[in-house]
Amino acid sequence: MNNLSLYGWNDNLFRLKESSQYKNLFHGRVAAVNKTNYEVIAESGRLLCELAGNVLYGKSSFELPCVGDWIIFQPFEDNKAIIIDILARKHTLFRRRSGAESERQAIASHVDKAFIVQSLDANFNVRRIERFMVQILEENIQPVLILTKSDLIFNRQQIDGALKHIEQQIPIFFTSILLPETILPVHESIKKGETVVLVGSSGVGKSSLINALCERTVFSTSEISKSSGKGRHTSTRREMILMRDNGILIDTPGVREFGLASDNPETLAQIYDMSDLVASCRFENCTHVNEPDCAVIEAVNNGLLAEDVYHSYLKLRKESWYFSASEHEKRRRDKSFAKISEEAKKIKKR
Ligand SMILES: Nc1nc2c(ncn2[C@@H]2O[C@H](COP(=O)(O)OP(=O)(O)OP(=O)(O)O)[C@@H](O)[C@H]2O)c(=O)[nH]1
Ligand SMILES: [Mg+2]
Ligand SMILES: [Zn+2]
Repeated sequence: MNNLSLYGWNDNLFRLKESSQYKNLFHGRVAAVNKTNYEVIAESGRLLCELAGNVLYGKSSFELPCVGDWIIFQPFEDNKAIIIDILARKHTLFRRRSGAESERQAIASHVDKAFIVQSLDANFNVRRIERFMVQILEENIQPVLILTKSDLIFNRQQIDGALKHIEQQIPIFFTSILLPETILPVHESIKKGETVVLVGSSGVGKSSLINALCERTVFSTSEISKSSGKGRHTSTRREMILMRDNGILIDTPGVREFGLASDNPETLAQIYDMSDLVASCRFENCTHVNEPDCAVIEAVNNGLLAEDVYHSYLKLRKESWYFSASEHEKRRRDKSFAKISEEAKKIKKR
């Protein structure tokens, strides 16, 4: 028997379930997504589930169950069941599907915190941290920065300097799996029932950190150091794991690029600590590119805002605008296509 409150089940979710037409059936949480089925944690144990046709109908792939989703199921055999409803998602981490212009990919849902994991070697890259932060804050998930492999030689001053403009927005931990005293504060920062997703490049030590936090080997990690950056991915799927007496951790395979799937470019000003600046521009709709009396450009000229930070802001804003515009366009096209097929059906019937 599983106690689902340890897996994050709470009153809010209970109320969400009450609004489903299937509220009298069982619920569970998706722990892993395989090619043809879903692994679900239910009160009765771990189940292998398939999707009912009604759940599939009319949905884009990013709306199908992802790790962390709460679902309603109908059991049909020992340890087997059919998913017949998905509870409305909250705090979902998305990214842009690689190779796609405007398609989202859901990485994990019902997430409280996201650990942005980078190692203190060539992997450290503040521009990539900012990119993750945009996507994480957009869904009101709390970002946390985990800098791993602190047993290696690194330049602390340089790291601190690079993080200056975001340090107010994000708690930062330096960790090493070789130094238990660096793992403990991270362990203590995770509350019971809280869901944490770990994201970052391949080889930075996400699975190793999870093993350290769980004090046992939950996931396999790569044997040899991937300092060349070319190693194959060790983790191949997203997977949810319960800590012994804290929260829930979601491991993800490293991604080469994390494209923004952002609807709200305004989160950006918050991340870059620019909200006050933006508010004091002369024009309310200032784009901070070439307007007169732009407080942002002024801050760059006065050296109050670093130029690379300003450029990073413009770059991510552009990407976010582009995604949101092409997603709207896609929705519009899909809608008019649906309309045309409806019309065509009517004509056939006549
Ligand atoms: N020196 C040192 N090595 C570490 C540390 N944490 C992880 N490693 C090593 O880094 C390598 C990669 O670790 P993983 O945990 O597999 O990395 P990952 O982020 O899960 O990688 P993917 O699953 O491919 O995304 C392994 O060889 C680990 O032993 C650390 O704190 N210090
Ligand atoms: Mg891994
Ligand atoms: Zn401006």
